[in-house]
Amino acid sequence: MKVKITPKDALILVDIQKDFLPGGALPVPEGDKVIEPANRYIEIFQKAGAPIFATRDWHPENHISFKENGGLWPRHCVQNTEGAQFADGLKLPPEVFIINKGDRPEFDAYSGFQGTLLEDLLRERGVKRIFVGGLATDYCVLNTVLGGLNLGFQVFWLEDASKGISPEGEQRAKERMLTEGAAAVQLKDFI
Ligand code: VGL
Ligand code: ZN
Repeated sequence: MKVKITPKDALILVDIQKDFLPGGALPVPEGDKVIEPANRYIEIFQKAGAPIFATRDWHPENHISFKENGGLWPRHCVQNTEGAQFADGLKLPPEVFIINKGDRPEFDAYSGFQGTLLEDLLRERGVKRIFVGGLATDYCVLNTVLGGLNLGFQVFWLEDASKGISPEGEQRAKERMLTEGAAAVQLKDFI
């Protein structure tokens, strides 16, 4: 596939945060491997004058998704803690739009569209195609891709800038995204 980015396209980097990297509170195996490709995508979109969004998991201490509060996950990405910071080495440009999600105690949000202004920001800019990568493929990337498809965006999954929590989860997520109408692309597809 050959893809040329225009200002009507948008890059959405999902949850590339310290807690999702090896050594973090909810580590994605090889999660750090997405940083380099993400930086290359940032350059491509910046050069094309296309908007760049970075979502971050941004939970209050009493968040429902934490085990101690009856949820599934170890405590992670607590607002204003080091673990919630974007990964060191991720070169977000000054004009990046930061999208906080999962920031209310009673709701979790795997999709960057859930409870955020992401859709409005995209529509205001006339964006039709979104390019989504980050962590983790089998949770927040998957749900952001599906959310985008549901809202009528053309969605491209950045395969080489995403990593999953489990290999099976990653495989299932990939199949689901493609069945629902997303396209998988890699850096080599960009001209
Ligand atoms: C995520 C589990 C819990 C993710 C966030 O970003 O994929 N996964 N919170
Ligand atoms: Zn979370």
